[in-house]
Formats: sequence, C-alpha cells, structure tokens
Amino acid sequence: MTRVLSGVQPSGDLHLGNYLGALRQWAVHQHDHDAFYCIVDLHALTLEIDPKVLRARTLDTAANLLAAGLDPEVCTVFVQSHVPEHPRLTWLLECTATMGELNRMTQFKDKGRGQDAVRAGLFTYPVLMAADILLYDADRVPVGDDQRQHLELTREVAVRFNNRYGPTFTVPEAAIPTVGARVMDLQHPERKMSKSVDSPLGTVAMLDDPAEVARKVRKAVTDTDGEVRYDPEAKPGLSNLLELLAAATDRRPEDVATDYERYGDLKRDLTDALVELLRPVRARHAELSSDPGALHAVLARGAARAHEVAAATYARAAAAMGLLPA
Ligand code: AQP
Repeated sequence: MTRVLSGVQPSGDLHLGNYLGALRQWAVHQHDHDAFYCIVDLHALTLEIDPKVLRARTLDTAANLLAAGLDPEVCTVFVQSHVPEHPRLTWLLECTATMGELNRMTQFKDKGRGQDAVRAGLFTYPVLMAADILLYDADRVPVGDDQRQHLELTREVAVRFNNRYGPTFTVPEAAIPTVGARVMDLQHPERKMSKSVDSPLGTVAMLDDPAEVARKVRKAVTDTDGEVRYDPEAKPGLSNLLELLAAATDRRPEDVATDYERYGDLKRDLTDALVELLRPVRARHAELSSDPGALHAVLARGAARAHEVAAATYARAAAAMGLLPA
C-alpha cells in the first residue's frame, strides 16, 4: 500500500482552509493508503505561543482531526514531539539543504515580517517539514497550495541525499486538491485564511456555530460591479465565495457562478452549505472533547506506531552519512 503523510500545526483554531485544503482529503486517503497524520507541535514553536495554550491546543487539534473523519483504527494520528527522530533527522537534512535554498522560501519572509527578532527555527522550518515527510517514506503528501514550495524543497533534499549517500529516502509527490486548495480570508481576499493571523471576521473556524458562519459570510468583502462571475484576478472576494460553495458541494466554481445573479443569493446558499458541511464536525468534536483520556490514548498508540517506522528510517539515514551506530 502506498503511504501518505501530512501534518497540521496546533497554532490556532482550525479553519475552513485547513479543512477543505487538507483534512477532508486526509479522511479520504486513510482508506486507500497507509496514512500517517501528525500534529506538528515543534513547528508551532517557530512563532510566539504560550506554553499552556500550546499544550491545550495540541490535544484539541487531535479532537479536531478525529472530528474531521480520521479513524485511529485505520490511520496513525500522532504528535510530532513524541517521536524524537523528527528533530534528529532534521539535523542530518540541515547538513544537506543549503542556505540559498532556505532563503528562497517565501513563508518565513511572510511570517517573519514585522517581527524584531525572527526565530532561527522559522528559517529552518522547511527542513523540519522535510524530515517529517521523509521519515515515513511517504509517496504522497496531501497539502494545500501554500505548502507547494516546501514540498518541492523536500523532494530536492531527498534526491540530493540519495545521490550523495546512496538510495535512502522515498521522493514524495504533493497531492493538492483542485478546488479548496487556497481558501482566502473573507475580509482580505488577497491573503489566505490563516490560523495565526488575527482576522476574526475573515476566518471561518471549523467549529464556528451556524450564527457565526452566517455573520462572517454576510460581511464577506466582495466588490461593487454586481456581476456574479468567477474571476479570481478581478473579483477575488466573490471568487473566493464561489470556490467555497464549489468545494462544499463538489462542483466547479465556474459552474456555480452560472446559478446566481445576485451576491445576496450566493451568500445565503453558501451559508447553508457551510453550516451543513461543518455540522457533523462540530457534533463529533463536542463528543470527543468530553473524554480527554481517550484522546491521550489515541496519541500514545499513534506515537508508538510512528516511532517504529521513523526509527528505522533514521537509522538508515544516519548509517548512510557515516555516523557510527550506538
Ligand atoms: N487557506 C488555506 N487554504 C487551503 N489550505 C490551507 N492550509 C492552510 N491554510 C489553508 C492547509 O492546511 C494544512 C495545515 O496547515 P498548517 O497547520 O501546517 O499551517 P499553514 O499551512 O501555515 O496554515 P495556517 O492555517 O495558515 O496556519 P498558521 O497560521 O499557523 O501558519 C496544510 O496542508 C496547509 O496547506
């Protein structure tokens, strides 16, 4: 069976972008792949985060993943820091990637903008992500469009390592959905919806209640020309709404656009579709959160299974580079 690996940071409340761009695909892939899904808490340390909040969010992210349809009997759900081979392999890969490659990554520039002191970890983040993926010999990595550049770096590092030290890593492919891969902020449609950016009206959380979803969609920024047309360049706000309705109803945004003449009608149907899409997720999350002990048990089983695979890959990579076995 081919293997998939993907991760999510416990850096804030999960939102529609995370759900449509990633989690929904993860739930599908778990049935036809050997699937590993990781809560990447070490990545969340690259930006300011209160330790108590990080701890609580890590467990809540686990509840969100299961609520989004991951079945721990079918796939492996675990926390990155529970598997020590992630930072260990990162060092080996930091000695394989180059400063020039990391300098070309756009995400650390976006996330570091406006900060007095950017953490070194924000700069080397893509190498930790490469380690996350390569440790599991993943063939496919289901991610949103924002991770395309990091995936490409992972492939380059894997190929270089294999050429330099002999065949060690599987070179992974990105699996990016055709619709929903880049959900934009409802108030600032020029930037992606994001957990760590403060945009309360622009971000629809996976657990928002129907009234909140309705309020945010009603206030979503559009334009004044009044024509319903899918045109992300000229009409980014409206096109984002069309993409969301298309993603929620498994259609193409161009086709959805032909059903509407008025923005208000589109917003009404989008609200209904999102409320229905998120209803089961909210209900399952409420159940799962009432039993933290069961969530801890799922994560402990996941870490044990992930560790078996990761330890073997790490040993192979360390030996290939010439490190003396302990
Ligand atoms: N707006 C988005 N549209 C589609 N997919 C998205 N993803 C994130 N935002 C969107 C996908 O969700 C998965 C998990 O993301 P992450 O937690 O690794 O962090 P990120 O990509 O940096 O996403 P966020 O939500 O913006 O988090 P913060 O603000 O913490 O950085 C990934 O597959 C991602 O592509």
